[in-house]
Amino acid sequence: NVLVEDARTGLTVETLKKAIQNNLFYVQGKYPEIATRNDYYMALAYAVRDRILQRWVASVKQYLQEKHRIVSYLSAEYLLGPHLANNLINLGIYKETEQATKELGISLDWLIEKEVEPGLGNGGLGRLAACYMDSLATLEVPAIGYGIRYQFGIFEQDIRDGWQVEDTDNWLRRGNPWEIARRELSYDVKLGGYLQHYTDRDGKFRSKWIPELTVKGVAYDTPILGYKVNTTNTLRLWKSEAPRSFDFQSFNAGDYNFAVNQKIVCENLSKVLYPNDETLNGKKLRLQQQYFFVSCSLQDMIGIHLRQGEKIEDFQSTFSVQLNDTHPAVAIAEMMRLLLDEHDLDWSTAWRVTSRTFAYTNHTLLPEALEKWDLELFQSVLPRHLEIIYEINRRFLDEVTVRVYGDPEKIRSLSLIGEGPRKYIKMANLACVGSYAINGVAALHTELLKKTVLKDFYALYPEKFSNKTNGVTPRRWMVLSNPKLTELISSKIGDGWIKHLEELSGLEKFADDPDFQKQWMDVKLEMKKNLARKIKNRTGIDVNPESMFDIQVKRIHEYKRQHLNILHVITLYNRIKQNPEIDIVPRTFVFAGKAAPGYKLAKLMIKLINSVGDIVNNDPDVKDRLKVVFYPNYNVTNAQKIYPAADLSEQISTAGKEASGTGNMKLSMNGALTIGTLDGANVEIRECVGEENFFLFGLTAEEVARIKSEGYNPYGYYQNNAELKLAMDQISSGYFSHLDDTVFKDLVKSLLYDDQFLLFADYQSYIECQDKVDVAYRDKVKWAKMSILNTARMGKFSSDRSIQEYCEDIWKVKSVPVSLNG
Ligand code: 26W
Repeated sequence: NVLVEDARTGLTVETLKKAIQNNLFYVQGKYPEIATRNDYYMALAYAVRDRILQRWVASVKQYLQEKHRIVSYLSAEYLLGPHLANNLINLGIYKETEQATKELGISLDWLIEKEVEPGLGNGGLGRLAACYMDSLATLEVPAIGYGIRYQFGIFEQDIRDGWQVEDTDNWLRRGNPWEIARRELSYDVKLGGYLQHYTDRDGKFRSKWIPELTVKGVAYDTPILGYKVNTTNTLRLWKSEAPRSFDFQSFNAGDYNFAVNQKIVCENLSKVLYPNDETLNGKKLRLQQQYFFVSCSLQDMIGIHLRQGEKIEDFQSTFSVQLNDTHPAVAIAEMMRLLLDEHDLDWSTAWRVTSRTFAYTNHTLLPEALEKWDLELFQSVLPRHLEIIYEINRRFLDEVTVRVYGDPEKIRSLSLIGEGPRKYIKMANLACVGSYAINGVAALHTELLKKTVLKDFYALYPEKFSNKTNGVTPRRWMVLSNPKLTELISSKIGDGWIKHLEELSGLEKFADDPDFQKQWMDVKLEMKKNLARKIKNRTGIDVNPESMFDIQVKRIHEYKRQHLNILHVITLYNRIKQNPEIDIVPRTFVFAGKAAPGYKLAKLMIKLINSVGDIVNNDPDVKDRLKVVFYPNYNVTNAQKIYPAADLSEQISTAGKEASGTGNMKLSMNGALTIGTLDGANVEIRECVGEENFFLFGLTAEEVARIKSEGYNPYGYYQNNAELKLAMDQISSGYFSHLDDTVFKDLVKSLLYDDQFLLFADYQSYIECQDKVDVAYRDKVKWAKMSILNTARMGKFSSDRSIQEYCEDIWKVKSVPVSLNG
């Protein structure tokens, strides 16, 4: 049993103060007069961690007491964002800590801003994993997240002369108080080498894998505390190291250079996150990374299962393993290898266990994002797994040939191996064959999956498919990032909505209340002033907080169409130039997002945004009615400052391309109205908030497909639309680039003659819709009402709802409340 008010567990202002002072002395070795801001940050972080540890230990105990099925989430990315403030909120001690630090003469905000966020993900998929970990803990579901402890996360973006410049993200530089290194918890992972085939004593044909290299994975655990519950789950990230034994062997053989070199090779595996999203580059190191974390995780799970006294063939009764896209899909082959080669099961038993263990979430329909591995490359890293995949494929195709009446086209599409100039492994096919459940991340996306990319699998196994519309955690994306709005909402409907987001509907009855509208818009204005200050600091640009904040923040990608947004900016600018007295609503366009370092056109889109900004922001004719801001280094920390300030949320991807989107949800929850296409979760958001509270434009996914199949001619649209033509001519002639007509050549060419993402086909519809936004914004009362109704009707998009659905339909797990003195 735990003392209620000791310095490591107490939650009062007094004990918190004492804990911070204690840690300053005993952990940082400092006294107040010489302590730095980082010393205080660390002292507070350890004080918070102590309180979480108490709950963490209690959770582990609880889980081991009786048998519960545990959710295991396998993800190559976790985009967590800063921990400190989130943990204070979930512990329910934000106010107390604010008071405690104040009494020590320091500001809590100042410490919170000191934290360097762990950017261990690219974008949507990584952030979703983080929201899901929060919801699993909040719903008191036993869960463990597995991933990679990248030494360098997503690069830091700087803008120089309008161009993106990348810098390394050395997030561990000042240490990480939120993790515990479990040196004793480590596994060996084999890589490369060759197979030896032999027949064993029982006459069984066997493959022995003689690896070229063995690396060691060491567990680093981070506690994930739920909101106002004791449940604290584990995020277990693997760091790669050289096994000790290896050094010795080579060293004794006198090959010092070789030993040192091998050590570097081993450590490289968890060195850096690949910064591509939605395009694969087929690098060997990425496959090694994927296999490394998957193998460590499965060995760990099997260990946990067996230590509970269970039989290996009952593995699926202890764990349900979710594959976050195909990045960890090699787990299916690895599970088979572990069961066959290390645990001596026969094929059919091993396959029964495996195919009842895994479930697969698809996050993209873009063909260039579907993972394929060159067969020879795959073999050079995982020779035994290739053999296993061949056998899975042989048995699978044997079984399906009958069912598809030997249709060679179907068989080719279902096969795990692709043929061509070079053979390759199709990871999505492996995931589909080896999983008992397959899901998309929004209703439209799941329908498209069933009709296109996974069509043949849907025909074979319709019962495996379901939709699980994404969601986001209201704790981080409302309570933490928008405390003023949180307070206002709670003053009207209480604070139950934080855990039960549907309760936001209680706000509907205040949507017409003038006092409430005023308070609502006052909060918005205050958040806009905050962001304006940040923008000024970071970019030097003055923006008017009374102007409409029109915001597009997300990875930079052609399919997301930031350049369509910029075409609108140019169009408004030209209207002003042609008629300087024109009456338009002042707007501040905020863009933010990173481009994959190797993605030339995306980088050019950033340059274009900045070049247009330079002209528009400084033209006296504009009279400050338009401002274009590119806010550098978009990450979780910056997102938290941006969402609350948005009036308008740009969700303008080509219909059928954005699997779901989750930023769309965060913006709408914070009272932004959406201008968007019928794509991803936009469809469902519009259904919920009401079509009169959503600015819809553009082609539907079906229309896009039809136009493409009929032969799309962007040049025709360009010739026939005067405003579009003018904007394009200006870009190409160097109007925005000091008359340099070479800078944007590639971008202009790709639009005029190819325009894969149908910007030109959607241009007119977009502009007309933006004109409606302009009109709507002038009616302050109506806008306030629409804004309130957006928030009020977003209940569905809590990640708690998503996780509940996964628990009931896929994982079949229930909550296990944790008590502190059990
Ligand atoms: C092989 C390279 C690569 C890397 C990352 C391909 C694909 C990815 C991810 C699947 C990209 C991603 O983050 N997808 C996003 O997932 C979100 C969460 O489900 C969705 O909301 C977004 O629409 C989808 O783009």
